[in-house]
Amino acid sequence: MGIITPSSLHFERHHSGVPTIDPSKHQLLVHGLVKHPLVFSMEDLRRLPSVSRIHFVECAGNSGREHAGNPGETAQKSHGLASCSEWTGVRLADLLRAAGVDPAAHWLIAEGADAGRHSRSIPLDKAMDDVLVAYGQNGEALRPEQGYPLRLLVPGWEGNVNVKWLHRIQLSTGPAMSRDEAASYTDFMPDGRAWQFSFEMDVKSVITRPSGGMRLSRAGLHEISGLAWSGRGRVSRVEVSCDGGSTWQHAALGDLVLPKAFTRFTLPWRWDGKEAWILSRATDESGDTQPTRERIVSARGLQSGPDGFNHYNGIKAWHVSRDGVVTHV
Ligand SMILES: Nc1nc2c(c(=O)[nH]1)N[C@H]1C(S)=C(S)[C@@H](COP(=O)(O)O)O[C@H]1N2
Ligand SMILES: [Mo]
Repeated sequence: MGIITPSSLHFERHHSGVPTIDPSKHQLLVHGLVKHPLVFSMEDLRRLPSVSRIHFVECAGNSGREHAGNPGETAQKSHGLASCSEWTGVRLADLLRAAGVDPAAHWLIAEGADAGRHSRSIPLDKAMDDVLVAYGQNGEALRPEQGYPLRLLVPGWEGNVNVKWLHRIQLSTGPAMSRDEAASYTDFMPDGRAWQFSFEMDVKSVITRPSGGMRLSRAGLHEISGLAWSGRGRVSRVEVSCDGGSTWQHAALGDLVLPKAFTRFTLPWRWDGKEAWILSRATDESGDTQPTRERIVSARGLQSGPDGFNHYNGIKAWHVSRDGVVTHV
């Protein structure tokens, strides 16, 4: 319900387990192409000016099963690798300014303190724009699974660059070509080449009620409700179809329409007890609209990368049978 994912239900993705970190010993090192390398303790960070922002985190592989033609039976299984929280922390730009950015620096490498030393390269422009070094989530400390005591929050960009258990930031002239941006998290094209550094998450939506696994108890009024989001800014419009895409209606957007955050949409629907196909199609303020699966497959093919299909944002449909049972299609 609403747009905030309870912290206990925030999805988790970790490549080498959840480390146990003593916050009193945890440090963040900022070094490389800076004038003064700095080390921050958690206490140092908490003394600095803080900001709280509502943003989604979405794994690049979220809804990839739809691309593969093997959709998950429920909204959780098809679109569950996305969550939205209120994050609290300091602006990365403040830490970088304190260290003094060398004009030769154009990228940074962020590294986690987990066993695999998860690391991703991020262009300096983004780092100076809206990236947070977060220690809070929904009014409490980050959960261990979300990176306690410290994570990078990179608004609108694929989950993988939101480095958890953050302990090191190194400024550099170019990207590091780490394992997670070279061997993985690239998007395969039909000609065998791959997109690299496809950071932004495109506009997407999913109807959460009614959705797969639910059953409409009777004909009559049912509010259709769902979530829409975009890594490129605000959601500007969501259309809903109850007839398999022949006709579309504008859904109402919730009171809070924030950039790079979940937006709730709703539409009252009178179910006549007949078979129905319900779909949602979101558009963001950059003008992008969700494509059909057919369009994505014709542009990108059906060749998955080493970690499945990434950056799929096709229109999602649910089927309602005469007895009210909702299933994936
Ligand atoms: N240190 C570290 N950071 C990480 C990962 C990891 O394995 N180690 N996984 C990444 C991936 S693939 C995703 S999708 C997001 C998920 O964030 P969450 O678990 O808080 O939802 O964290 C990213 N940050
Ligand atoms: Mo991910």
